[in-house]
Amino acid sequence: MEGAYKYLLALFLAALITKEASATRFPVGGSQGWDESTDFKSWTSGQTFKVGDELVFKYNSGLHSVVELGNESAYKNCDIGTAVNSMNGGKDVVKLTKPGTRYFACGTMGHCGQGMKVKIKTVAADASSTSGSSPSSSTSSTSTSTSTASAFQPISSLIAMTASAGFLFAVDRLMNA
Ligand SMILES: [Cu+2]
Repeated sequence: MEGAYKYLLALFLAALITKEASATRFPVGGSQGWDESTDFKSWTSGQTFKVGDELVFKYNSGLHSVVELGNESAYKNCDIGTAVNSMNGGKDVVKLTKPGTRYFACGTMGHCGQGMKVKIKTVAADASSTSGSSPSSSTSSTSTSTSTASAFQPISSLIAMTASAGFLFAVDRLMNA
């Protein structure tokens, strides 16, 4: 009995570790994809990119492309000419192999200037435990749920106290009956 329990616990822990270590594949720009109309700044602000994760640029290959820029100033000035890498497959996968910042822009004339560019900050894979929670939850929803929880806490603890007092009273009555 105890052996089976330990086995299950080990399985559970193994599953937990495997889940933690697995890489995430991010579609750049979310459901809108790699497009001029996508707000990439707001998309990246809700994400945590870790070493081992992958970016997927999905777009119409006739309209757009992906160029990787070497530094912040090239990114700011949309200096496509200094690209360190370029792709035009329409479904390009970029693996984040080390911590640091990487810069991507569209190679089509004028698109970068229209905001079709994204800056990806990659953190070490084990940094997740300190920065916390899942990458999908946004800061606004977290703060809302926290304030709701703290507002309800006194009420729920009052209910718990009342319930346990009632239980002790019932036990006392049964014992003395
Ligand atoms: Cu483009």
